[in-house]
Amino acid sequence: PQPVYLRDYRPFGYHVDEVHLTFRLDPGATRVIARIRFSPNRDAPGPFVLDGEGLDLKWARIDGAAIYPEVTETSLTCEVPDAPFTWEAEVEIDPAANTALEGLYLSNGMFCTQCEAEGFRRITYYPDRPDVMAPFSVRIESDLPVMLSNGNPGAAGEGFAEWHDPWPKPAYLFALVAGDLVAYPDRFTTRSGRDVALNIWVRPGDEGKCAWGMEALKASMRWDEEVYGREYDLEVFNIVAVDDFNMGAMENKGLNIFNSSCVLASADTSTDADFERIEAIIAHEYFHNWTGNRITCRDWFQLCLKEGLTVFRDQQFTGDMRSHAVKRIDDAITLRARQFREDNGPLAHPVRPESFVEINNFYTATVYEKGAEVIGMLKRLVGDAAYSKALALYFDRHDGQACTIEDWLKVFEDTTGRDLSQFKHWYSQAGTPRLSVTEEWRDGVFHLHFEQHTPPTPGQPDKAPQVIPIAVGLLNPNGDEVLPTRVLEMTEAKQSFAFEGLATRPVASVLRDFSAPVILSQETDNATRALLMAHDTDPFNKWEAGRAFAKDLLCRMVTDGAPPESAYLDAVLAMLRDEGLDPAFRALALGLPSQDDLAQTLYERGHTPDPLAIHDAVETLVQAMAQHMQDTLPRILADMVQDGPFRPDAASAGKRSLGNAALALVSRLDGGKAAAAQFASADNMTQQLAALACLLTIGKGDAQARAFRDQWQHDRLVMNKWFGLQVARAAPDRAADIAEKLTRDPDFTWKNPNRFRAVFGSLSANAAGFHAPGGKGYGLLGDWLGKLDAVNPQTAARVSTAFETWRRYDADRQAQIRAVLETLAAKPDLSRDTAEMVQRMLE
Ligand code: DPP
Ligand code: ZN
Repeated sequence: PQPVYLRDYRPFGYHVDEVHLTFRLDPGATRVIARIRFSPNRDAPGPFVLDGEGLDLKWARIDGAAIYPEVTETSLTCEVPDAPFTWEAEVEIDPAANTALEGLYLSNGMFCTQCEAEGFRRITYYPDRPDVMAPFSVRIESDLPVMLSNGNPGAAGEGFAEWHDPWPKPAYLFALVAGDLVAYPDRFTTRSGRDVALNIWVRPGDEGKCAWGMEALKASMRWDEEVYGREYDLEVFNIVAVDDFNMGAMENKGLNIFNSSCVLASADTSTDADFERIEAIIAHEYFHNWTGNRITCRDWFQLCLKEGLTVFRDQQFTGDMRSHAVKRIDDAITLRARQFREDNGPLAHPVRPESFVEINNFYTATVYEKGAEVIGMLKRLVGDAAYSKALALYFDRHDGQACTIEDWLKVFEDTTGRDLSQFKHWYSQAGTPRLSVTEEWRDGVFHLHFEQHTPPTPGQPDKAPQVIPIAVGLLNPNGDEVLPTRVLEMTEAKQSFAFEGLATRPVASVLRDFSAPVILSQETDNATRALLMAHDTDPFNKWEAGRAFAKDLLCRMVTDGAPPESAYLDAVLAMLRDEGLDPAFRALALGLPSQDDLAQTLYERGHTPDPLAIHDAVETLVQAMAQHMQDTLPRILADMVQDGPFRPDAASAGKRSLGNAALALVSRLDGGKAAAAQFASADNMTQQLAALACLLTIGKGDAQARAFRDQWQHDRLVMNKWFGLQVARAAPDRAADIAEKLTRDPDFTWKNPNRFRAVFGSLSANAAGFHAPGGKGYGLLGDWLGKLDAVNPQTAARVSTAFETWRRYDADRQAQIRAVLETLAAKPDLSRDTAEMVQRMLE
């Protein structure tokens, strides 16, 4: 298949004035009757070509007269009048046979849809592109008790329900749900006093898992009013939980559809991390109502316009609801684990890509998370007040439009008078900038000398310097702050900044709050790191000093056989003991860089990373931490115990997170006694799962894993945890075997994306296990990707990113992975999705 290019964008030759759809639902033979008003686009005349895939056209009419269009596998063409006209067509589709989970499909007997990015064309013939926006009216006919679509409810009666969405929208935001569902209802009054009916629709039996999502929804609605001045705009807001879903959730206008794992929550079945993620995803999808739906994307190259901004907004929301410091650290950890990894391998692409074969392959960490970082940098550069003004102008100027990154940047230029042409490189240049800094103390003046460099990425050998906001603070050698945070604006390849009026040579805290998504290298020593860990007023850099220290130490342990250094152990212990610090922060301070991150760092330092050596170094360091902290750990465990019923709030969760970080270390010393006790007495999933994880990590826990299964066999979401954890926590030489054994389990319902990811996402996340000698993990994943690709290309393509780092490794591993990728590539019926991914990885 040919790539599509951003530069080839042309508007559609027709406007859609209104859309009327009738669905006669039937699992194997659903009829969709469309009646659509088109009018010629006088500004951009063009041919009348509609998208359509897998549709069985029964008849078509224009202005009431039968026509016989030319139909291909992917399109429909016909002659049309040079004036407004009514298009009518009836197609038959087969939701029951739709395993790709794009378009209209069935999940546990319930009809549901997923149309982003290009699923609507599997429902009816239509200009399936985001710049064609229209109001939709929908009539659903079936004998199912609940029938939902976008917008406000209209007439309903025996066997039918009608919906009308007054807000013009692109087809990717269309949604339909019908099934045997029950509602968890609530209401919300907007700040202008409009009453909105809220519902979370679930399968009978799941009503008890909706309260948290509902609270998150109301909090999101309030927050968007208060912080962005955005009010909800329909009479109802419906959320539906679906078990079989490729993504996390989908922001369809007025009818959000969620992967059940991203909305259902209860203390018994969900961990603190689940609660936080659910809150954030509910917020994310709700925030799309303005950033995505009211203002949408002109074309799919602009995906970051809605996703980067909406991720940024959900990150702000979580910070406001919980802790800004902890959220920033969590986001940096995720960015490094997923986006830096992507940005430094064969799948690197700009935040706004310029070509693609399959758009589903570009719902990536780069578009989402780096896209959000770019907005954070913009805000830091212009300041909070100008950011608010620019956003108000954006909503005002572009409401109801399908926009581009140029439109977005223009509101900032118009608000601030800044020229953002250099800043725009953040949208067009792939790759993670390397920022290095050296310090100089000369004649009582302190200098920071910066250099930036972005390595080549596929198709982009040379990079221009970027605008990098570098937040810097200075401490004196006693640890007192002598210069509060100031944002330096770097625009050159090399640039120096001078600081005068200092009594002594200061200690620099650079890139505070992770002010840019770059890889920083800074010459420093253990004493300076320990000083920053103890005294930095910037919580991110306080944490980062420890993280950078651990990374260097682990690299030296791998390459030189260095022992765990007591300077590191002492500094972390001091943080652990500091009761002035938030427990959630102290838990993060006990964490170590991921093994994948260490592999990349070693690779960049000129070594061929050995995943087993990295694993061993981490094990050694963790063991040393446990021993070094053994007097403190029992007290932490005791202090973090909470009485009373489980509460999912940030403070309670932070205590559990510190307690469980301590438990992991204690398990190294007591052979799992404390963890087994916690497992036995746990009355919530956070404590139960953490205890099981501790046991599996030290090679124990077989009995507990069996008990866990017996207890949770009936709960599909908890069973995903059961599948995932055993693989994630397996010793390197056992991970692939355990994964393989789990694929033979009768509950391995692999066509369910959550279940497939539970096993194979966990296998690739277990770096030493996935890359264990012999290549068994590679072969196993390759076989299953081939199998999944035939039923669900989108998820297969996504999971194939497990291989994206393959060129870092030694010749044997490379040969094994190459063979797996080439076997996939040679499959005659490989999907466009997976074919594109495999080809990019092999190039
Ligand atoms: N549902 C996905 C998201 O919200 C795609 N829009 O990011
Ligand atoms: Zn989104």
